[in-house]
Amino acid sequence: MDRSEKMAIWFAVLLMVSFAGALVYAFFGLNIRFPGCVTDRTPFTKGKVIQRGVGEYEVQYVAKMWAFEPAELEIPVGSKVDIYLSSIDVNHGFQIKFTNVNLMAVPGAVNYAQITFDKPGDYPLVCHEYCGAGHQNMMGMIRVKPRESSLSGAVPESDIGIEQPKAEGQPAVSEASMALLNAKGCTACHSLDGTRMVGPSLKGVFGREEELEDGSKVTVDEAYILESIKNPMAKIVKGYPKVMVPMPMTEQEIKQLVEIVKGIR
Ligand code: HEC
Ligand SMILES: [Cu+2]
Repeated sequence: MDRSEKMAIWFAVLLMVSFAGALVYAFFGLNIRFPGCVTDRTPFTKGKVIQRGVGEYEVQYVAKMWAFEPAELEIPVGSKVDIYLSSIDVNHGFQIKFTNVNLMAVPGAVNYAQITFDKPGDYPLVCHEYCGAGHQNMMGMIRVKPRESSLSGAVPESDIGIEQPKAEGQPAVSEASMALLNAKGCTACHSLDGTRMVGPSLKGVFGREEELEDGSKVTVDEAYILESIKNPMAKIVKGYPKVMVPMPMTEQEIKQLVEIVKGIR
């Protein structure tokens, strides 16, 4: 055999050994587990957080147009999280920034990954699979709190990401209201601070005079807000796309939303 041929063979062997070594290192050294498809779980339609023990969580994430449920998760640093993921409508992506968790949310199936959060910080969740008009706003957040704060609460509030001072002009909606708006996907298309997104901002919408697609004008009152939520196609605001669809909601939730929208000044 020619010398150069021998060298090429040895070089190839060396490469293969180093690739295999990298896999073994990733598994044992970096503790990286490969995402899997869990077939023994029944697909779920509601997001859920279950604390299994100290620093051990199971989170059932639901992806939907255009939000994740739970939209926000707060856990102490060091937590080991089992993530189960499903979708209730179309395929979505699910990536946790700054980590190697990257899954597909597939309707009718449940995917799984496990991750341990070793560093405190905010880890955004993003959907990286185009899923419709609100796709670019489909985000969530995992807040990993430093240990001190979970033990003593001694860390200034602004450090743990709760109740951060609101930027000026931000409306004062309570956390519960915000959670409902997030859970129902409203915030994927509506801002609360006057910014135009897919839909008109909900800031100061109550009492506003709105021009509709057909040129007529309406003053936004309770009945109009109720109709906008229950039957969004009935009246279309001029200059906006017909993309808002009714979300599955209880009468109670609809009532709450009307009150919340009324209060966004
Ligand atoms: C897919 C994006 C999308 C989602 C999600 C969405 N909306 Fe809308 N919404 C729109 C668009 C676009 C309009 C304007 C066109 C129209 O009237 O349908 C609108 C209009 C409205 C209006 C009338 C606003 C005005 O200026 O007259 C209200 C109120 C409203 N939405 C509330 C909500 C609430 C509450 C939710 C959550 C349950 C929600 N929307 C979810 C896109 C969306
Ligand atoms: Cu999506």
